[in-house]
Amino acid sequence: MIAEINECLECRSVGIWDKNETLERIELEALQLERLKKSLLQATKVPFYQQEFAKLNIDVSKDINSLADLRKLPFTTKANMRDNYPLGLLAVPKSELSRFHGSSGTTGKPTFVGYTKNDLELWSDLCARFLYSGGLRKEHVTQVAFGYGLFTGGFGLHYGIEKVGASIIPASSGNTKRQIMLMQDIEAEILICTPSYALTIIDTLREMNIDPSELNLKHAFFGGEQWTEDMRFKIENALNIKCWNNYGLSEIIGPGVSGECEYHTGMHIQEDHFIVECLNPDTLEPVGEGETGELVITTLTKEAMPVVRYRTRDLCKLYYDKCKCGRTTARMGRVIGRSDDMLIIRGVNIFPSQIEEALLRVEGIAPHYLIEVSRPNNTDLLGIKVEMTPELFSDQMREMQKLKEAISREISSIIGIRANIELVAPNTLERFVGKAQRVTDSRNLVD
Ligand code: DLL
Repeated sequence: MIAEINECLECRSVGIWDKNETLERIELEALQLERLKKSLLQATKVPFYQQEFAKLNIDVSKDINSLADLRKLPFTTKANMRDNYPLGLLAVPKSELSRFHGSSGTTGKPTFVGYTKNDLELWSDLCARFLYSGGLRKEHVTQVAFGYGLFTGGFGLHYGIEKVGASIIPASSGNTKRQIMLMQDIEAEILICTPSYALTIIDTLREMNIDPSELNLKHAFFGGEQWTEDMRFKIENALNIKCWNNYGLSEIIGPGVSGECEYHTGMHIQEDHFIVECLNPDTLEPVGEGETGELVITTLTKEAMPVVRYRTRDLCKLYYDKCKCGRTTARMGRVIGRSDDMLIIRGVNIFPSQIEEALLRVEGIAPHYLIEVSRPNNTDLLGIKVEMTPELFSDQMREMQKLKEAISREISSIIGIRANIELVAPNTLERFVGKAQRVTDSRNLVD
């Protein structure tokens, strides 16, 4: 099942990697249906899917005749992946695999995923698509500061860059001073990492007394975690670069599910390889275009691990109107939260990204914070430690009080409840080399 790749010189000249990114919806849907049928046959090689289809009395070779029939199919969840640990969801013999990756496994064991040679070929092409659409070209020097390992970020982006033909400094994550030395000496133009690692790099530049304008950086591709528009603005200003967002998850393929084009109108989803649904996470009914729902993804062309209706838990909005870039694919807005990281504080639903949005609007605040939720005396308490910028750090009580009030006002205007703000000195909160952890919840809530 090799999904053909449509190099098209005409498309390339207008910044589009693959002709399939520009298919009319009717053509795209025909292709999706044809690929879905093949992919479901591939899925029936997995005992888990055989059982799930049998439970619902579905014969995928007969019962799936339109894209609407997708809704007859069962969901796949992270729990199903864990129950089939380590490699129970493979549709090919292990001997057919070329690579293993896995999710970070912050809670328990990681989830392993396997790739055949064709899957790897496809994956690099999907990464090439979003890199090319954000302006990566053959002549660029890129620095990959994602970890090279089980995490899909490092190797995924690496081969995507190679596909475009650009050169790579495979710096991997961490050792920030060395990263900066590499950027200076090899004159990297493109940085690839998590947005929170970019913040760490900005701080380290300051610590080393290096003016970012001495670097040759021009663009950055960020992904792997949530971030806000205000964070984009901060990073773009601090490094004087343009930043692009890209999204993916290891269970589906890794990075390469979607990425932004030059117009920043959301992340174009590679719909010829993935069918996306946006569902109300409680009712599992589709939400309307532009309404927030949980992203559910079905792979269309994966050989080793086809996935049917994977509940990502990521909450976002989908848009189907045409983008000025010429791509016709649906776009997803920023992930605003995960249904499993929503905080319910005194009955109010809050996403950490809303807090970030509020904080970054206040002058004098560094983009480093820690959200601490606790429940003393049976009342939920939202505490936020916020780092000040060295410029505004002051021992004047009055100044600090004014700043705290400004933050508090901004927070309550966005989330509707008050938070206890603690201002902390510059460089006192933890810095991250990969995905940031900015929430602690000591309430020990059980579902
Ligand atoms: O983080 C894959 C990736 C690597 C994507 C590098 C982009 C760049 P996982 O470790 O399996 O895979 O984590 C997947 O990370 O379900 C989202 O919650 C979150 N995530 C990934 N990209 C974004 C993004 C990789 N651009 C989980 N915005 C996903 C918000 C993101 N969240």
